[in-house]
Amino acid sequence: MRLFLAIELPTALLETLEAALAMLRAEAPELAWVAPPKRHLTLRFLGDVPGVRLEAVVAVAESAAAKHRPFAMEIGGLGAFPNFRRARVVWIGVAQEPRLELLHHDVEVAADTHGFGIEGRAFRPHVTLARVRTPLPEDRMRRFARAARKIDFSATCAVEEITLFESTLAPDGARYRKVHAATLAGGGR
Ligand code: 2AM
Repeated sequence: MRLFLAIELPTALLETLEAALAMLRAEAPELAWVAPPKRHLTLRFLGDVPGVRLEAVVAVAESAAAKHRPFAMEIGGLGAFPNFRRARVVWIGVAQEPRLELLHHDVEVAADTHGFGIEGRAFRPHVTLARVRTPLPEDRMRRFARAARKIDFSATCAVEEITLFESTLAPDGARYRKVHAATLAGGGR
């Protein structure tokens, strides 16, 4: 099973975000835009995990979630990986939030404890909006970056659970199925 742990975003937020992106989408309709219901903040991508290890992944989510109580995070600010000029992924960011950093840290520790290892790369919390399969010509990319920087969207959202998703790859893009939700149960932190 191809699995990942993520934070889901509320439907209302996804809808207002989509409306705010209309002009930007029109600038580059040929990008692989992620459908709003498929947008989320990935905490940890686990990749292919044998079915028998599913319970261990659930335990990772549960043990990290148990250490935290719900908190708020702020979504806003468009960017690209590695940058707009060579963009592969266009995203909306998350304002620096110590509780999110700690939650991610605890997911990493739990993943290690359960034998999945530590991912070891910097956590750059983001919500992928579009993937760039074929680079745009330079002038169009410059225009796109300018339009992206003008998007005025920010929203606060409550983080109340860690969701375990199964991703199934298909020719028309990955499908995500919610496998488990671990509630931030209000533990020690
Ligand atoms: P992304 O949001 O930055 O694209 C499901 O594929 C989720 O896992 C995506 O949201 C994706 O992050 C994330 N992910 C992280 N590493 C990945 C990888 N090596 N392959 C596919 N998805 C990955």
